[in-house]
Amino acid sequence: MQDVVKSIVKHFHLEGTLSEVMPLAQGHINNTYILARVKNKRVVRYILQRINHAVFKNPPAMMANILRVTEHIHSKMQRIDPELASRQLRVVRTDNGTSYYRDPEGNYWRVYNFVEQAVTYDAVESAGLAYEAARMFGWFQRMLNDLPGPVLHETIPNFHNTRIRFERFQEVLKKDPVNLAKGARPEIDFVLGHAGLCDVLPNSVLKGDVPCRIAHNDAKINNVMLDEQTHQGICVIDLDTVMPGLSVYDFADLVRTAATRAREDERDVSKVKIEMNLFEALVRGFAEQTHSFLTSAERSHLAFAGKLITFEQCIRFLTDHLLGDVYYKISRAGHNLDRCRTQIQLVRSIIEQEASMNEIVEKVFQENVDQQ
Ligand code: GN1
Ligand code: MG
Repeated sequence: MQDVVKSIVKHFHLEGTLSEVMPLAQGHINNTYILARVKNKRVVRYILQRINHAVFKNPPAMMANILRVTEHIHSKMQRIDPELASRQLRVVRTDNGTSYYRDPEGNYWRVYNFVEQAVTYDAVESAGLAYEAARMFGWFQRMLNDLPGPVLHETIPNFHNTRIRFERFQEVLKKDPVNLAKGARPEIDFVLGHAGLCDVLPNSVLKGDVPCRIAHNDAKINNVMLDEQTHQGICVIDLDTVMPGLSVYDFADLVRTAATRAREDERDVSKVKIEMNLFEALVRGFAEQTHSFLTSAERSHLAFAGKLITFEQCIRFLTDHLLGDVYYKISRAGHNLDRCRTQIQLVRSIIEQEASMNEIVEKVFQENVDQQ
């Protein structure tokens, strides 16, 4: 791999000389490496990624989105907080000035600066962390609220179209290509029994109640970088799915990944539940940044969206399990089925507590309005 990486990185405009390449086992989709380079005895680090173009079919369009978004945030932050601006994620260009390099085999590669002295968490350890993660995704929405220019490219069409995800699941179930349906009956029945969730938000969008904005679309807890000392948010990463979308879906992915202490693949489902103190912390963080522009229809769908996106993820993991694990990276047999089970447990937990979740949302947003 070292040689491949060396032949790739020479096309990018990087400081110093390459001293080390470390694979980073994070994310279910792309391949990521940390590059360490030395310049005047100082180490400068970068992130190198090979874009999975089976998933992202149009890497140039995706990189055009990412470039616009990161440069907009950077220039806005330079006016607001230059220190934080210098710690934002930015695309490092190739020597030709492009935002990616295409190798002779047709693979697409990109380089980012490495955000130093920062940490990410795969699971929430405290309400403070939940608050900060939600504040950062709210901040991201606020930063992009005035992005000039044409609408962003749709990097994966119908990414959060739950109805289409459900229909695809039904097709796969019918074919049952690797004969795994019989071992996943309760999970299949759960999905079939909750299909009614799919159309609620799309209908509100059609009616014009819920606007389409710019969304991150993969707003998981581990996509927020925090300062390792202060634990204050620095930036949001993994911008591949930034595209037109619903604000509430970003909040929703936080509910899915940060309103519970359980990991996405926790095998002991008794540990998987929505904790109201974590949920309230999420609402506080998100509301702090977004209360001035979220519509009342968006606010009233925040908890619902949590249920929907968790359900959608459950469909996606189950579909991939039935296909024989072709999409998500797995590290054990049945990994996607385990992931699906945690999602089911979370949907159940949201259903049980949805009324109180809605009350919390109303209370917290009202407090923000009162403080104005
Ligand atoms: C994938 O690769 P990663 O972990 O950032 C997926 C998300 C899912 C997530 C589930 C492009 O994200 O949509 O929510 O796994 N990304 C894509 O953990 O499909
Ligand atoms: Mg992602």
